[in-house]
Amino acid sequence: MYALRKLRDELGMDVHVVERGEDVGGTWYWNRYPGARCDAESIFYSYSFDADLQQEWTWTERFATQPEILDYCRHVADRFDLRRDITFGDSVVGAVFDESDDRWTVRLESGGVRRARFLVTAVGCLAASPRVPDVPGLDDFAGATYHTGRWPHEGVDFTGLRVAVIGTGSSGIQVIPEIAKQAAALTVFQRTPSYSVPARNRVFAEDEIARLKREYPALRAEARQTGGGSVLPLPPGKAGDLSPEQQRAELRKRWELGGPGYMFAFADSMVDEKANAVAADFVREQIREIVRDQDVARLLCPTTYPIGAKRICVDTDYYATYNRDNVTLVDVSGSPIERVTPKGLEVGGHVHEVDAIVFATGYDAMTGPLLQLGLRGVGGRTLAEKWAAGPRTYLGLATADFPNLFMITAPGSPSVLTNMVASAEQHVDWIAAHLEALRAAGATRVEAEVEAEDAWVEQVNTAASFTLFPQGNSWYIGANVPGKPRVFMPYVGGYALYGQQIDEVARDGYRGFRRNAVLEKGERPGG
Ligand code: NA7
Repeated sequence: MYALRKLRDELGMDVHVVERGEDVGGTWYWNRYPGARCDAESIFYSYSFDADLQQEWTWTERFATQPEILDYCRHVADRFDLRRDITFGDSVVGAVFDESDDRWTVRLESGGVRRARFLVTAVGCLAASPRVPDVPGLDDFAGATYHTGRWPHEGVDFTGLRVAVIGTGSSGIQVIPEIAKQAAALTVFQRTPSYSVPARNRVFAEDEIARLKREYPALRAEARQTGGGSVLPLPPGKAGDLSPEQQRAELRKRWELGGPGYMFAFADSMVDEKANAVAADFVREQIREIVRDQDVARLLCPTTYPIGAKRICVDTDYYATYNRDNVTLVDVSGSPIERVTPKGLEVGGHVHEVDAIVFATGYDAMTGPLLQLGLRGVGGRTLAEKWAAGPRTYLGLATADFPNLFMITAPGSPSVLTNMVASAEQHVDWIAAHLEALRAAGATRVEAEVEAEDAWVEQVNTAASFTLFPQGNSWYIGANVPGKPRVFMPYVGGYALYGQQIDEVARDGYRGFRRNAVLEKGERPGG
């Protein structure tokens, strides 16, 4: 939406957007499961590009719910009159770069075809590619099945039903407490426990949101200097600089404050195993305290990976939900779900009978949404062929041999390790400036150089290797999709540092990009 606004209204380009959903909102259009809520704070998880928009919209809660974020997206679409340039309810099924005239030909599921000089992908990192595991017998199940990322718009009434939830990542952790309140019985199938911290969400008092709005300019300026694109309390130092009592006090303070800021208790939480272990131990201690049945508490305690190596979860009453009489936890770490039978899920030879199954089983993250587009670059080579051993990008914005293609928050950029709205704005601003420079130069073709891309991929990998991130079997590294190459995909450099890096590239005349500068007769570059 911001790309459309910026390129159309500020730069005067001809822009058309293709959107699979029937409305704007992306992940917030699809993820309508009960309990769906953002785990970044609403005052930061919102556009900063327009001061008036910022002032006229009033967030009601610290962490906004899915319906409120969707309303916000609709408001932005209406306010900037975006819908007239969006085709809804259609998907890109192929896009081929035509070297004879430096244009992309984009094919749509409906049969439509569009041609464009430049192609910008804004497909997000997750929502476009939900995954249901390949469990035998799924088609035989007599009840209803759902995926959290494709929730029915009319909602689901679980009253009186026996429900299974598979998966305990962010989506599972949000939906489980809500289903537990409604269903007759809830059985949770857990393969890997997550570390989860309380959200401590609250409704904003009128004077609090008024104050935050007054402070917006300063808050945004501060957020732009951070690694995550949101302002969170700074760590007092490295864990080793603090006494055990000070460490605990810091962790306690952050646990009580709620939200993902828990991960920043120590400056070295994600690079030092000992520091990480202190933060992880504290969470396990809280789990044992909250959950009454200590056998269940033991199963809920993550032990096989550092805290933060899989994305930290932020919950409301998740662990306490296991104290309810109608909730059962089934550990499938050692003995997987063998098959779905007409009546339920079979684990270790025993069928857990249920009326409905909810898959909270995640996504073919980061590469999935891009590979779905069926992109073909120079010589007809597909992106899937080029990325067979893992994604390769220059700055997470472009990929060699795919000219005139820019990707918002692609692998190799900080993306999912940051506030996605901030990172999307950062990319749109950079891409817009680049397109403007190409127009000024009369260039009809631009592409990343393979040497620049190789060096960037190396930098992304090296940066990750200094951290504990690669130690989790996470979607960051493709571990959740059988056969997917294990490559840590986001860039750990952080929002602010990365912003400086891409700005330097721009200042150096878009170092690492090669362009032609021939303006053909009658040609309108940038169109
Ligand atoms: P995630 O974080 O990928 O979580 C998916 C969960 O589903 C995770 O616990 C998986 O266990 C589990 N899973 C996947 N396949 C199976 C099978 N076959 N059996 C049992 N359990 C399975 O997706 P979410 O939707 O929760 O969150 C995605 C992001 O959205 C989140 O990080 C935020 O950025 C917002 P595993 O850990 O792979 O053992």
